[in-house]
Amino acid sequence: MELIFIRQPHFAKPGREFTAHLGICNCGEIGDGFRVAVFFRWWHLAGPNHLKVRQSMLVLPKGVRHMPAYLSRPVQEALVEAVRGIVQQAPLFVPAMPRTGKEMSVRMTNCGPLGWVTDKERGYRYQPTHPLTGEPWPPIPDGLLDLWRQVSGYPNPPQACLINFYTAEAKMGLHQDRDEADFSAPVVSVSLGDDCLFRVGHTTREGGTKSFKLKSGDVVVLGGEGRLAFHGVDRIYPSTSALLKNGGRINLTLRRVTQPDEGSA
Ligand SMILES: O=C(O)CCC(=O)C(=O)O
Repeated sequence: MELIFIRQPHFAKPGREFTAHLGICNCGEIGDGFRVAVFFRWWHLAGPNHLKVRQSMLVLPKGVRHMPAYLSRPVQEALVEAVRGIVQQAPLFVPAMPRTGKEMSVRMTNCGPLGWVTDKERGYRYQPTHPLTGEPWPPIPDGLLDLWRQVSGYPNPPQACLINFYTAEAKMGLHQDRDEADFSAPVVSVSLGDDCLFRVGHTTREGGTKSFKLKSGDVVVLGGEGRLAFHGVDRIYPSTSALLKNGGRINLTLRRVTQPDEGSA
């Protein structure tokens, strides 16, 4: 069980309102096998004999882990510096939907031996070179390889790190990450900069979705039964972080693309 934060508990005093937040993440399996992120909020509105307790619980689909504030501020700053270096070598490009050619609202680049790209003509795919410059992608920064070792539970390194940049208006529709050959490896996702509203569902479009905010430094892992969970970003909350000088949000997703015995590292 991992205790994430306890925020400012003010204990009950007769007639005075108080609030306490307690967040617990990764506290294991409950019910019929859901992992839970639990958030409690208590408040006292009337006198001492009228303590009202309210509790809300966010139950995430099995295999989906949300680790709030996993990365410290210095680590986040170092990652932003690393991303700046990557973007200088591998400029952001505009991804377009297969067939329709409709432009996505995020801007993308990659690092690692492979990068995820999409365009009207050839659709979703991984390739070893940048679609505009034709150059190989820059390497994945060591800090991200460390993170993968810490949270992925997968013995081989990631082969692709997709870098999405969101302006205040950008979003990402509900989708599955399924262009990889190896679903036994998780997708590890890092949020930097402004908060977003993240939505995650099940492995089909049925069964509903859960929404929660991702903040700078949060890590999400889609693994096991959650590896093919539908997910997306409904909105960005502008000016909620000072990490990026000009605002916006960066999302990094680490992916294993091929089976380890297919020849790559
Ligand atoms: O920005 C995010 O948090 C999610 C990104 C994502 O879903 C993807 O790159 O496939």
